[in-house]
Amino acid sequence: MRRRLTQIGHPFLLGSSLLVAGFLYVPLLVVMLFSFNQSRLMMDWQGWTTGWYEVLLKDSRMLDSLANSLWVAFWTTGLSLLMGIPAGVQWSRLPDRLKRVFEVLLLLPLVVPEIVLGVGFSTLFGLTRIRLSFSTVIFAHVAFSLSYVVLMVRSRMRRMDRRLIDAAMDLNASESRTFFRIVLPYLSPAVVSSGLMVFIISLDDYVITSFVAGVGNTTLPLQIYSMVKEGLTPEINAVSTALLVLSGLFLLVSQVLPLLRVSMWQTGLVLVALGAVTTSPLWWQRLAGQPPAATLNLFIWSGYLAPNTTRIFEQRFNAKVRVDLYDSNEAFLAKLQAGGAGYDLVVPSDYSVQILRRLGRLGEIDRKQLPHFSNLDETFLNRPFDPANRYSVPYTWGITGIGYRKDLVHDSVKGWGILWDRKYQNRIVMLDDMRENFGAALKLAGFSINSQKREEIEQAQALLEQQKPLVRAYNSSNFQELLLSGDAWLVQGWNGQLVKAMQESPVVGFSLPEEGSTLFIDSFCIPSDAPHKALAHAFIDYMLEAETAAEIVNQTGYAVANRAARAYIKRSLLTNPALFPLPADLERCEMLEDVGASVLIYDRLWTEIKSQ
Ligand code: SPD
Repeated sequence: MRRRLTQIGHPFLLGSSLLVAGFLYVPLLVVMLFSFNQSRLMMDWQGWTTGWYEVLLKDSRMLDSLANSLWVAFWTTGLSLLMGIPAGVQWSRLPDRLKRVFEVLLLLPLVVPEIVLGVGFSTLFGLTRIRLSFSTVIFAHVAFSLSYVVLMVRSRMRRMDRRLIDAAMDLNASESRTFFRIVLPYLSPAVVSSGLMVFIISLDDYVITSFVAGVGNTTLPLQIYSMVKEGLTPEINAVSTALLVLSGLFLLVSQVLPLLRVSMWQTGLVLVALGAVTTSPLWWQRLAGQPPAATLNLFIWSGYLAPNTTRIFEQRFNAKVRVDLYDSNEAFLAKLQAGGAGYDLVVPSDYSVQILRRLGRLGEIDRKQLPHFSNLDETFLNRPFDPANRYSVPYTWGITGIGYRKDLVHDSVKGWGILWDRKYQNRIVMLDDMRENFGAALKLAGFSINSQKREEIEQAQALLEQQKPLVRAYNSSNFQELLLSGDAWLVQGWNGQLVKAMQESPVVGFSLPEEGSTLFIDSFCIPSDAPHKALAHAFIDYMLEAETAAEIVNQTGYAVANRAARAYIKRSLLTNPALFPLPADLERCEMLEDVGASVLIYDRLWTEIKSQ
């Protein structure tokens, strides 16, 4: 017998349900499956292991960030319920017209893009000079979670039989007694569901948290994203699976608990037990640990430290180094411009130093605390972005060029034009960096990378728009891996990471485009409001020691601005022209500069390109 379209089991219904399930669950299943993959490489299945979960359990950065997430989610849930329940009750009693207005106002935080809320909070805290901390994270989380509580409480309250309240009052119960003995127990399903919902949302939030978290407030999603910048490993899949299971568990409880006919107090007990079970091991671990004498909060480009750099410093100075990573100057400036981020030491590129100086965000460097300053190569001192190096100490330097697969690209890679060649459609990767993309297009058109002329910038934008259909990805973090895996054949990239790829495989080549490119100098700077300035100076001086600096080059592939380090750098690196270009090649390069108000043109045109 043929089934009707509305009947369960109809092939069309079955097919579309499977499709929906596929969309929803395949990515999650892939994450779970690959968390058991033996291989370090994400896309290369080499058999089963639970080893990545063992790595995860020993990873103190992960455990710390999990504890931070649970702490934030715990307080966010408590405060949201405390404020949201009375508001929801009150709101259900408003006249209809007012209710509509409130409905729109309450739905607004749910529909406004998170990035807008993030920028809003960051501006607010910047203006009021509130230092970013756990409190600012919790404040922001409560602000976007409250709507859930109010909406759920209100809709439950609307279905309440008012006669129950009247009866209680008739029996002489006071208002508060009626609320706690009649209203609140009736509302408990909504309270539980909304509370758990808020807990999960707070636990999972990345965008807003990234704007309002100060140092040491790294939550699990921030930590995962920070690790992704250093390259994807199955440990990221393992932690994502753990987060998935945790969120799923809370969601399940939020749905099942209201169906069971349990009292509000039993419900409360279950919730507190759940909270205690999930948080207690981490709190005990924290309480038991000896806090080190001082903590250096370092904000640095991903891939700019050798594996042992911070550990050696920590042992020598009895300090802890807390590292946060970024992979674009724009992301860096978004965090630093408003002030109050709480970092002791940051590593901006040339033009970002200029911008932070202009905004008065940098403190003066005290040379007396840097006995190893003389190790620096004068070539990198007294540059226009900081003429007397009053605010910056050069750390690394390099050039932007084109990395390519010698075995797959048979044209000669001479200039930027090859990144516009249709033949390589979907095999091109560009940096996810506004100034670098415009830099390449401006050079291709024969202009300066620092152009402030609207027509020239617009011409560059036209070129980037024309190129976009050929671009497989915009990536500033692990573009060299895409080249190694063969996903990309041509990448715009910074030389250090490409030099590393060249060491790993002979099929990787590097070219400095003939039209010219960017020369960058990334420097240590101490924010004017840094809490631990002496420790920041100590770290800079340690990084200026010849052996420490050389280890950075040998391990990261990036060159340091340190003459004394040359004696300890591997010969194969010293003689690699991709890392130490010839003077004639360097002459073709320009340094990026602060373009002042013209940055608004760049910003607008870049947003147009990325959003198309
Ligand atoms: N992964 C670290 C890359 C740092 C490169 N320096 C940035 C230069 C931006 N113009």
